[in-house]
Amino acid sequence: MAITIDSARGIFPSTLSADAVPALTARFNQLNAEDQLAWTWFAFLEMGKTITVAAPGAANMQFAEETLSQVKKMSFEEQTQVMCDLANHADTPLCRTYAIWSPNIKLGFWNQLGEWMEQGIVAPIPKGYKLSANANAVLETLKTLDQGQQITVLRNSVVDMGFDTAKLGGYTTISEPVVVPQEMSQRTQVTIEGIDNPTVLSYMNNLNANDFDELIKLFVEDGALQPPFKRPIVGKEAIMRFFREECQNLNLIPERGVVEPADDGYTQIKVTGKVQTPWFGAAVGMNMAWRFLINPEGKIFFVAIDLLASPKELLNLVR
Ligand code: ECH
Ligand code: GLY
Ligand code: GLY
Repeated sequence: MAITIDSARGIFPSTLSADAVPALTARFNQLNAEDQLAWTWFAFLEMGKTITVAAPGAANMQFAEETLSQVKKMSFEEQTQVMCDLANHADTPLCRTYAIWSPNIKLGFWNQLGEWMEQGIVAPIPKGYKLSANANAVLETLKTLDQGQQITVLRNSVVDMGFDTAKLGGYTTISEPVVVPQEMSQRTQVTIEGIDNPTVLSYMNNLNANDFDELIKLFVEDGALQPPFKRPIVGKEAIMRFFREECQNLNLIPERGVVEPADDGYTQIKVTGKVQTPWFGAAVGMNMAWRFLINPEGKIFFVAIDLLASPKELLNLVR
């Protein structure tokens, strides 16, 4: 049977990903805008009891600066309107600007608004605001998830806000400047129990070093990368764009893996371990799996990255 991206998606089918995340996101999306904003505020407060966000540096926030100062100058009423518009995917100039920002710029924008809300510079969630029964139930469910899943839900809700990019026609994403790859002498090498495959080790080490030029060379021309809960990103060019826009400063801590022969001389490899985002650093270790399908020349044809359902899944290396 010929190997396709569709067939590749099904390797290691016993991998249990965190379905609770898309399920909760779907319930969140059913809430009205006021409830969504208040819900996120309460969720953020709850999370803040145990972890704190690392504010992005100035260079990473330059693209949101103009919009932020615009919002800062508005009346409370106008600010509330802007925030509701974003949650409602309204067609306004600000929602269009927001829509084409990379995830990190969107997160940085809201992080700043959150700080300003605390300081009384931006309209707060009204004192004594009562979440609807539905919103409350969604919040209670969020509390039962592990932290990696919680921050994924929050990230998704922020990324989805603003005008619908599908309605924009052509556009170019505005993203942070690309960092310089880490100095060779500074680089650390991962070790993975059960894995000595050089492609997999290079993948981890180059991603950790922000060395996207070397990283992309590991892929075949029409290869694919499937981020958690997403469709595969196909082709080197699109994957490279994704690396530059969304994959800077990650910390991959793979722990163990398994290697298996697949059809047509391909090799399938599953690795499990932790991933840290620069937003929370070592405070949040997300339980992840990588499922690689590697061609006979040692190039990556497909890799899926999954957020796992539970820590128990870290030990699931069943074929
Ligand atoms: C306030 C109230 C009003 C409404 C809003 C508010 C603000 C909310 C804020 C939320 C901030 C949330 C944040 C979340 C960050 C989450 C980051 C995550 C990162 C996951 C990355 C992964 C990477 C995996 C990958 C690997 C690969 O091998 C290939 C690449 C890739 C409160 C004001 C809205 C401020 C900061 C979940 C898993 C391992 C696929 C990328
Ligand atoms: N600290 C998050 C970022 O890289 O922008
Ligand atoms: N998408 C990379 C991060 O948020 O850390």
